[in-house]
Amino acid sequence: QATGTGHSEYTGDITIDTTAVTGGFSLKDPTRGHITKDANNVAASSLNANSGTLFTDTDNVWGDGKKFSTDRATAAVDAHANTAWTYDYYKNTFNRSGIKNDGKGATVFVHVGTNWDNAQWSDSCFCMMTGDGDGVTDPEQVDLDTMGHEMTHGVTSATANLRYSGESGGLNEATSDIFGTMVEFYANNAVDKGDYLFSDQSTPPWLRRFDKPSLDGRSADCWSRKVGQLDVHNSSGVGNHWFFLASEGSGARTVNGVSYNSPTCNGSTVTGIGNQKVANIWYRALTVYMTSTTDYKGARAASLNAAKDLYGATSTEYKAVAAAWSAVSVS
Ligand code: ASN
Ligand code: ZN
Ligand code: CA
Repeated sequence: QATGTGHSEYTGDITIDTTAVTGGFSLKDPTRGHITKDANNVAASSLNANSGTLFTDTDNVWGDGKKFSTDRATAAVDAHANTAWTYDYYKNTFNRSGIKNDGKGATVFVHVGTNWDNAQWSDSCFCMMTGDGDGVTDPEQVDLDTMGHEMTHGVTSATANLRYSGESGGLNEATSDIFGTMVEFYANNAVDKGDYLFSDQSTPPWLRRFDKPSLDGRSADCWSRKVGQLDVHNSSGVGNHWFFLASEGSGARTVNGVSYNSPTCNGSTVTGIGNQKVANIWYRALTVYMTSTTDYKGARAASLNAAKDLYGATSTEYKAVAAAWSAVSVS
């Protein structure tokens, strides 16, 4: 049990939880159990939990705070810290102890592949893999919402297990975007307070956004019969848009300095109830009511059941959830 100093890429100078080993320290989180390893540029498809090299350091001061750093520990600082933030969000918000709620930590790899501009979760290796970005505009894929997104894939697998195609696949992706963003709001880091932009630090200006998902040129704002034919990262737009409307409401607003303007699909005006309540509802829907084949209509029913359990069937919260689904054409 030791406290290291990290010069991170995305959140400035921070402390990280490390473990004393012979001759120094390692990136093993002593309380949460996760470990951070260098994949040594091996491709994601070739990695297993035993691959790579556990990061070690003699003085417990890690990284140089630079993007595209030549110090391989820099991305590891972000990965290690952001995995801890995600763990703590789930623990302190939902009393969930780790991805499988069994207290076990995951393995986190940085420097996966060569110019791999992506990150992913693997159930089989119980690990997260992160690439170094494209080497030009996108730095290492270890920012907080990205890490929260990928770890949430593990949570979804362990709970509703939403099948990764069609509408259930879009709901799986939306779930990762939603909780990835909630981890950001939870951490409230001075340099990156919560926003409704996904992967805005590692894929600037952003990869996806919640207020009007179609601004990415691919994602859906509104449900339609064909929405399940889209890539799961684009059919997720309906769920992300619902989350924004239920949390913040329709129209223009600024949150933590970022401006949004969210339209509704049915011309209605929606009033939000705040993202913490919506996340509570979504977590209960995911863990109690959704199954592997839940579609958008089923997600509406699941979240209304969850809202009824948590706040009551005549509550403002229940009505806001219903109004937001109607506003994205899910009835
Ligand atoms: N970063 C992507 C995701 O988690 C990787 C993938 O497409 N599975 O969605
Ligand atoms: Zn994903
Ligand atoms: Ca973000």
